[in-house]
Amino acid sequence: MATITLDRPDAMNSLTVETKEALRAAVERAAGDPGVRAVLLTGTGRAFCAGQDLREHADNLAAGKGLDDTVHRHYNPIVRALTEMPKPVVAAVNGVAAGAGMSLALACDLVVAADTAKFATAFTGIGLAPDSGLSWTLQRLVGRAVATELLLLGGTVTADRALRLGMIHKVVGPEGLAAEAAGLARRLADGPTLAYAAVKRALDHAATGDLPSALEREAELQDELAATADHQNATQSFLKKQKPTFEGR
Ligand code: T3D
Repeated sequence: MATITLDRPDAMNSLTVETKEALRAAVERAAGDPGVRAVLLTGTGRAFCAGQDLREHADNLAAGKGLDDTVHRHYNPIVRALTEMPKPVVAAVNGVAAGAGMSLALACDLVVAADTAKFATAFTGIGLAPDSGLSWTLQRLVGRAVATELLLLGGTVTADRALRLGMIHKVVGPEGLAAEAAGLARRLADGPTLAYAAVKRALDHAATGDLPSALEREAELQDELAATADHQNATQSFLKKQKPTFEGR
């Protein structure tokens, strides 16, 4: 399991070019390392991530650089690496997740939040529209009406409301967050990695297709999984009434 920690607590873990490049490298490294079978993404201090660093952003605007192509250079590759990596990603949301910080949290497969955490779309507050996949993930998680409300009206969503809306997986006290999220990531790291990867691919496929297409994709993935050692060993373990051990192959 790999833990990736956003660590600019004085700026609420907002994202400068340097932070985004380090995050992109860390996520891509974890994605490509076969020894890493689950990833945990979290932040230090009182924020998970406040999105784009607006001080750096203001400097870019003043210098006439606009967005400096950061969406293509950083945000999109980071979100694609999180969502497409063939292993589960858990977000431990320790505090506010705003703007692209909210997008990053919701790009993870399971989100555990401290009961003190908040989610804020934030984009329209500074005259921007969502990026980093939030228009895609949010409406799939909470439905179009609530997604529209949160994106148009902004405001903050408490962790408890996020849980009720189906936006996140679990809410725990702040003191228990690190252990809860790490325990979940470790459990996933000890699981059938190839089956988890297939779950992600099947859900992504089904999100944009019809039922016949989803049935076909499930059949292809199931054929691949049937040949894996984890499936064959777990089937034998079941018959022997033993707990299966998964090796991710
Ligand atoms: O190129 C591009 O920019 C395109 C990509 C855009 C992606 C995006 O993410 S756009 C959205 C950017 N993020 C925001 O608009 C969020 C801005 N922040 C807030 O709305 C609030 O700060 C929070 C809801 C996150 C937290 O509120 P609160 O009341 O708990 O804290 P605060 O007092 O507002 O902030 C505390 C400090 O963090 C403060 O600094 P100071 O005064 O103590 O020195 C504040 O300026 C700083 N801070 C918070 N967010 C950011 C930030 N500094 C830089 N960038 C930030 N995003």
